[in-house]
Amino acid sequence: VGHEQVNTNIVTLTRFLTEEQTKHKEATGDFTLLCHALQFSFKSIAYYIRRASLINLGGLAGSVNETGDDQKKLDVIGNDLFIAAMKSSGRVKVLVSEEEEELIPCDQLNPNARYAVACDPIDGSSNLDAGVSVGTIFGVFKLAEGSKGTKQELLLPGTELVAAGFTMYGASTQLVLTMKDGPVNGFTMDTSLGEFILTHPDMKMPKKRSIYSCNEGNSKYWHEPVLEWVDSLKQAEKPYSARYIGSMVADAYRTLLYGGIFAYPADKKSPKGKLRILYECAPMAMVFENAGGQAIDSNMRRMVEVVPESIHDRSGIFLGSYDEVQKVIEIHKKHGISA
Ligand code: P6P
Repeated sequence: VGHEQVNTNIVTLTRFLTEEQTKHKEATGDFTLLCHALQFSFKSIAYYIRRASLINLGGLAGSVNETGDDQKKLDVIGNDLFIAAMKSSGRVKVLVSEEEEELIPCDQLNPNARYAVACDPIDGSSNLDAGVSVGTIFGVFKLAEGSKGTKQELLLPGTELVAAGFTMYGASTQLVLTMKDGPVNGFTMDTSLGEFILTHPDMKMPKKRSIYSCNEGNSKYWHEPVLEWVDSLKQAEKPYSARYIGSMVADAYRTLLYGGIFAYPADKKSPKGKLRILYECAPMAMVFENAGGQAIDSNMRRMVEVVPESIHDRSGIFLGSYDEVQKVIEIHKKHGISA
């Protein structure tokens, strides 16, 4: 290979985080250390996902290991890996996980830890056995000085997030990461280096794209504005394509790259919607807004302004290209529903 074809200016996630930190004079390095712990979580979860079928981790294997424990399901393993990484970082006060009803204290090593993390360690895990891409969705809050890390203190809107993003364990392992009011950067895991490499700097969504992504199996329960919106896409001059994987990170990643819109509306069956605010809707909303898209709830409010009523609270969500979400807003306005 001619030397001119070798990229010798490789930006790893580690280098990216170091450069980020130098941009903030007041930075203590705590956030950087937290991000390294997040990075390790993704690497270790990816490792187990890739080996799942080989070492019989699919589903509840039903097998027992040598000590007689039930073989852990992958999402339990993902959760345990994530908790261990957050605790050992010494930078996390408390963790909200989709897998645990209660908050998980992580400040054993450092009672003064200031960050709170919300995560779904393996979102879409029900698709795992089918080999469908799943991922980790995460959001990072910086708690007030002297915070106790109580449930009440975690009922925060997405506008309070200092960082958010998600990984997708697909054909390769992708990481999408954004900081408050910052760009969206995409990284791809280079397994030979064992490093995330910056492959998609400053991701910007197409302003529109004729692709819609929702579970039409729920249409019997949809409210009128949603029915009218989906029908308008089907009746368009150039009808939209339907793409639905049923794994949020996979549907979100495609929508982020190609444009279009993902929707999981609140409906008569799920009046508050299905997806969780703290570790699915809000982090995704921050990523999509920072990439030039929009994210709203079923009441047409900015998703990042919605305050959860409990740590596992749910919301309807429309997530996608600016103009595609605008269409949803226009139709709801005709039905008297607006922010
Ligand atoms: P449905 C996966 O279970 C999940 O939480 C998201 O990853 C995904 O977008 C959604 O639920 C799929 O839900 O009802 O279409 O199967």
